[in-house]
Amino acid sequence: MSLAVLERKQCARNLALAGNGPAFAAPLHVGRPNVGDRSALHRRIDAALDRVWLTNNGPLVQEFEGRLKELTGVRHCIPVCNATVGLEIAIRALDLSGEVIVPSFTFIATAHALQWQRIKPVFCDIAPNSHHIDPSSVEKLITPRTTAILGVHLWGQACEVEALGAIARRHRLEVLYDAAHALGCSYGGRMIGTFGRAEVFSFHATKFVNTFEGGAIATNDDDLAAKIRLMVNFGFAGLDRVVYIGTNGKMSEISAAMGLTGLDCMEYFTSVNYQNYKHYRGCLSGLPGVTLLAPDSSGKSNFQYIVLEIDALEAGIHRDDIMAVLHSENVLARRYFYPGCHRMEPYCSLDPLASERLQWTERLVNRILILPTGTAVSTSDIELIATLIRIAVQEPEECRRLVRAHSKM
Ligand code: T4K
Repeated sequence: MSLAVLERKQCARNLALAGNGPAFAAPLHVGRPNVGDRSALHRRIDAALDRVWLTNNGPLVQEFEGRLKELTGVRHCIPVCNATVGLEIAIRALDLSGEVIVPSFTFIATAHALQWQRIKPVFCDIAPNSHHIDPSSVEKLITPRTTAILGVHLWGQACEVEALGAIARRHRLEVLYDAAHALGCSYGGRMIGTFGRAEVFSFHATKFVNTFEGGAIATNDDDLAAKIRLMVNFGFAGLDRVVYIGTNGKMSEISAAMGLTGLDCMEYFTSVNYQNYKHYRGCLSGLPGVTLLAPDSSGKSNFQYIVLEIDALEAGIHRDDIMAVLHSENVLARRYFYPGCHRMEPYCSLDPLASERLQWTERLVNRILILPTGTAVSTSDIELIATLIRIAVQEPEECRRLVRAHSKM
């Protein structure tokens, strides 16, 4: 992005919606993959091809598990083909059934991993400031059919593991975590991966360390890990011996090659994310009704998401109108996790009244906006994105008019 573009975009009449060129020539995505050192990746892939060993717990997958264990301090961190399947396997390995309490404010995969196995996700509310599962909303939802709490560490920040652990102990429930966003994060000095009976990381292409598609199931429980390893590989305990129902949850060597390359650069990716976060914070400061979610002091964050909350009353403009302005400028901001799992099928049909107990979730899904970050975003990109948001807040009526006019075209 050149300075000229920034100078050209100073008020609503300069916007793409008013008939001008977009701020960005190519789309700027949320979740643009971090690639890392390509030559290291190529070397690893070449070595796998030379070995002619492409999957089935090959040397790169084993090395990847070793590196994940080192990073998190957990006893087992079993690589899998993606986090959704990882959650399904962890849920099944824990013999969960009946009902599991889970926040509605999460990616749909968290709920689907339960429902896929005919376990009812019972949606609980979040705490408005952290966006995390609210422990006080969990206890009210426990019934004789409840078997577990499935917490989610959102946005690269740990949820309240101590409070959730205490509730689980009190009611003799299992507790596990969707840690899709939380590689490299910690809580109270302890790394994510070591909490609950199991935690599941995602290495989808859009995560700050990726394996194209992939995930890992972390646990300190040796017996559970042994069961999970069987389940990941169809239940095979030997060449012709199947001892358990299983699936194909394996990670391939090429995925592990990418994961190892990402781990090599993880500190760099985190520092870029942190710099981007600080730059956004500076550029957006003082804008009424626009709040950038700040990590709390409970532990380390990987800063992999830039999370804005827009208060339409204070900002004078709704989140969706700001998003429309950004999209027309090729900034593909996202409203994760709109409209909330409880408003998507099959959950809205199964539990049509869920929204009544999800006050904070309902509020947040209409206010949240995720902005691009990662190595694909430069400081001048951030300045331009912030300028576009500033225009929307400073000229709300004109921006709304442009958005409406454009949507009629
Ligand atoms: N739990 C939580 C809390 C999660 O957030 C997720 C996944 C899971 C569980 C399940 O993990 P996995 O089973 O996926 O391992 C994306 C990701 O697909 C999804 O992994 C992620 N969370 C979610 C928050 O975001 P979408 O629907 O936004 O769209 P997607 O995948 O098309 O990616 C977003 C943008 O990124 C695209 O518009 C373009 C850009 N992109 C994407 C890919 C794949 C690229 O530039 N290059 C790429 O290769 O879900």
